[in-house]
Amino acid sequence: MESGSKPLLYHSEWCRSLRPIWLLAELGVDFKIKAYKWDDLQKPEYLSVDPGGRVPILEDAGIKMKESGAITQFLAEKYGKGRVTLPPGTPEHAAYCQWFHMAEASFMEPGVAALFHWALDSAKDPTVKARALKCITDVLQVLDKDLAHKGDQQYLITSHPTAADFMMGYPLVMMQDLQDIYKDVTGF
Ligand SMILES: N[C@@H](CCC(=O)N[C@@H](CS)C(=O)NCC(=O)O)C(=O)O
Repeated sequence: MESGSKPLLYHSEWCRSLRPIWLLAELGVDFKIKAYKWDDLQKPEYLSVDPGGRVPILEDAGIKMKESGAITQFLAEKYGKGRVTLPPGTPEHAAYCQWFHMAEASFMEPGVAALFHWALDSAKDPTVKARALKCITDVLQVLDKDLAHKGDQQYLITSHPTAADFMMGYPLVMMQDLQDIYKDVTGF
């Protein structure tokens, strides 16, 4: 393990490692990034960091951990001093927990599946493509409905960003990118 006094994040471009990076940048925490090209994640150097060849990995003061959500939660609680979390047991905290976990559990799956169909050419099959589009649209509608009640509020839960915004930001950036491929994802 390399970590010194600053948190160290292992990262690859446009990966889920953006979640804890956005969070630490928002908090103004001094941290280090070790960036790898996507293809290098399966090479021995990186496999010695994570045998699964995945990012993000966090090293911080003798701790090493994986999973972007777990890392984001850990960093938000350790460094946030309440700025990006919400008081437990409140309605805002319930919304925070919901969006924090939906980001990986519900929003990533349809985006990743659509990318696989596109990469494997199976998206050319109209039934497969329609199904992929429906799955993306279904989750986006949940978000759209929630945001409809928020007026001009820029963030999901309160007037300031919480860790849940950084979690949800990633699948939304990814789905925005997908629009080049799935042009029928419109209206959001
Ligand atoms: N659920 C994990 C997923 C980790 C993951 O699959 N990361 C992708 C990048 S976003 C990766 O490292 N992929 C490398 C590969 O598939 O070779 C998390 O949230 O950290």
